[in-house]
Amino acid sequence: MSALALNRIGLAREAYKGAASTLCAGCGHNSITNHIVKALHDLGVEPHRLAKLSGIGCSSKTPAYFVDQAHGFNGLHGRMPAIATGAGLADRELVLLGVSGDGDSASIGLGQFMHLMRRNLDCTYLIEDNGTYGLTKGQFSATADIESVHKRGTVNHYQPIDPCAVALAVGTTFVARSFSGDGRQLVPLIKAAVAHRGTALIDIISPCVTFNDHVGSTRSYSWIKDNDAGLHDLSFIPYYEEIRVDYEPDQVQEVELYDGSTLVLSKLSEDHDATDRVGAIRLLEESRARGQLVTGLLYVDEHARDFATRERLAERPLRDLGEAELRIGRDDFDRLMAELM
Ligand SMILES: Cc1ncc(C[n+]2csc(CCOP(=O)(O)OP(=O)(O)O)c2C)c(N)n1
Ligand code: SF4
Repeated sequence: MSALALNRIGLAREAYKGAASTLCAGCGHNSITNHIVKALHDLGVEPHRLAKLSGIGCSSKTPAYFVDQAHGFNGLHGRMPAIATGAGLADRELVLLGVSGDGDSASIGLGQFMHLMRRNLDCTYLIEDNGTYGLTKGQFSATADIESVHKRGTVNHYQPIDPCAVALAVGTTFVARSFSGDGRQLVPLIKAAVAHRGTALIDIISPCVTFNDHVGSTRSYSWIKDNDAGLHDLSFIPYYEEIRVDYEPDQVQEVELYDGSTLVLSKLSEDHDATDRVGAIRLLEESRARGQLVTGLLYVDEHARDFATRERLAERPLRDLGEAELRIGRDDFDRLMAELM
C-alpha cells in the first residue's frame, strides 16, 4: 500500500503520523515509529480508539511521533503497565499500545512488567531495547549482555534479563523479538500483536547510535547484522481480507488469531513451532549460548482468555453505563450482606 493509498476506513498514511521526532538521527526508535505508522495504517485502526501509553525514556517519548489524534498518556518511569491496565479495564473498546524501553521495563519497571505479562490484558507492548539508558546518557540497562563493553570501556559483569524469557516464564500469550531495521519482519508482527486478544510482547532490538553502537556492544547495528537468526518469514492477513491459501504445506504454518486474522509463518531457517512454550524457552537459551539473537514469533497462545473477559467486565466502556447498570441489585446486595454477617 503506498503512502497516498487510503486504508479500509478511508484514511491516508498521513493520518497515522505524529509530531516530528526530536531523537538522534539514526536512532533505531525512529525506524520503529515508521513501522508502527505503517502497521496501524494497514490495519485501519481508528485513531480515536487508539490509546498510546508509555513511561520515561527516549523510547517512551516516541508515542508523540505517531497518530497524533489518538489518546496518549506518558506515565511515570516503569509504571506504564498500571496505566494500561486501568485504561483497558475502563474501556474495552480501546486499542492499547504500550511503548517502553529496556530500562523502563526490565530495570525500574520489572515488577509492573511481569504482572502485566501474566494477566493477559488485551494490549500490545513494545520494548525498544537498546541495552542502555539512552535518555540519561548511556548507563548499562538490565538487558545489556554480560561482558558487553560500554562506550567508555567499562565492562558489564551482570547477567542480562531477557524480557522474552521473563514473559514466557509467566505465561504471556504472544511473545516475539525483532529488530528495528527489519520492517519486513516487524510490520506483520506488530499487526498480529494488535490483532491478538491478550498481551502481545515484542522485544525490538533498537540500536542507540549515540551511546551503544560501538565495538564491544551487543546492541549495535553491526553486531545485530552478524548475529540475527530469523525464525521465519512472516505475513499477516487481517480478518477482513480474503483468506488466501498457500500451497506449500511443508513450509508454511498458519496461526489463526482470536479475531479471525491469520498469521502465516513461512519457515526459513529453523523448524520452530510457535505454539510450544517450553520449546520457545529452550530456543532462547540455546541461541543465547551460541551468541545468536533469535528473531521472529517465539510463542503464541491464541485460545487464552484475556484479563477483562476472565474478570467478567462489561463489554461497554464504563463511562457509557448508567447508574442502574453500575449499582448492585437488591438481591445481590442482600446476599452480600448475609455473607458478611
Ligand atoms: C523514578 C525515576 N528514576 C530515574 C529516572 C531517570 N531516568 C529517566 S529515563 C531513564 C532510563 C531510560 O532507559 P530506557 O527505558 O532503556 O529508554 P531509552 O532512553 O534507552 O530509550 C532513567 C533511569 C526517572 N526519570 N525516574
Ligand atoms: S540517546 Fe540513544 S536512544 Fe536516545 S535518541 Fe539518541 S540514539 Fe536514540
